[in-house]
Amino acid sequence: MLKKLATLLLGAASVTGLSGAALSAEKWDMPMAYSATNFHSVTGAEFAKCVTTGTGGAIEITTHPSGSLFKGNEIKRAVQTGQAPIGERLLSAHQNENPIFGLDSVPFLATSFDASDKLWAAAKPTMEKLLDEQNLVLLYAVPWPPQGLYFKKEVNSVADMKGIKFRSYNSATARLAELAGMLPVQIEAAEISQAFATGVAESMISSGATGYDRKVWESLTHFYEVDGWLPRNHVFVNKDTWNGVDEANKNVIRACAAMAEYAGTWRSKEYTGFTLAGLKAGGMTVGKAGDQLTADLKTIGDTMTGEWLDKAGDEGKAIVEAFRAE
Ligand code: PCA
Repeated sequence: MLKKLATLLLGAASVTGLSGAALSAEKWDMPMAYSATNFHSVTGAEFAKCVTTGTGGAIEITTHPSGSLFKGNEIKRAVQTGQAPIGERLLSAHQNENPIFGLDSVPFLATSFDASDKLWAAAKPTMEKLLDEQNLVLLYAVPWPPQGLYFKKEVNSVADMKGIKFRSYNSATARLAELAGMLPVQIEAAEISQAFATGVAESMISSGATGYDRKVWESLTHFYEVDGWLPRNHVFVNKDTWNGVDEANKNVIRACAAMAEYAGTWRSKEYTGFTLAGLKAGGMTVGKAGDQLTADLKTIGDTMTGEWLDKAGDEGKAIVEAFRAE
């Protein structure tokens, strides 16, 4: 009798779908590379909550910031291969796979939030296609604040940079260091406090946000606002995982992603001033780069733009032309 009742109940549940969500709840771990308090991580956590609530718990996303599940440089591969269903990555660090991934790190191509949005609008269809070819479905992308230079001394020209050990985060930042006569060493943001403290690196180009998150005033003294570019973090899902999601839940995820891109960009803008003030409060000298330094960097930027356009071919040129025509 009891057995019969249980069978009946189970049958009812599957017909009404009442307990369907709970029974088939999927748990998605989402590796992220930056500190939990960073605005990208906050945006990811809000996105995760939105999906969990919006799908009625059918898909429950848990973020893992600070590179705790996979380190920054492991995240893309982990999602491609299905070791993680979803993740966030600074795509420009994968420019060696395709030059288009480095579009947002071409120096002085798009140097403001508005320009970054336009460049992203021009690039998005191509980016979606390239990621799709790599078994990834793009969900949203949020820019970092404008990139500036950090040093442990006053620097007024590229000549002043000669021989300095420079922390890079992608091949564009390494190339910039090389062209400036510095010595690049690639280090994930999660590890830079250590690198600066031990002297493995003594300068970098990054946002005020990353300097603030990693308390670099403990080792460095100067931040020059250069507004070089605004690289983006991209959130993507493994394509096989995505194909297993029903249409209603896909729509929920897409809507949460659109909100995350909007809110994340807003947070990035807010974080720009807040973190530059934080660097100052930490004792750093913060200000615009001088005329000589600006002119020298512009020359390096022109070289790098030419190099990138050569490598990126027609697809790259078409994006830059569409962006410039805006
Ligand atoms: N912070 C990241 C990438 C760009 C940025 O502003 C970093 O330094 O690794």
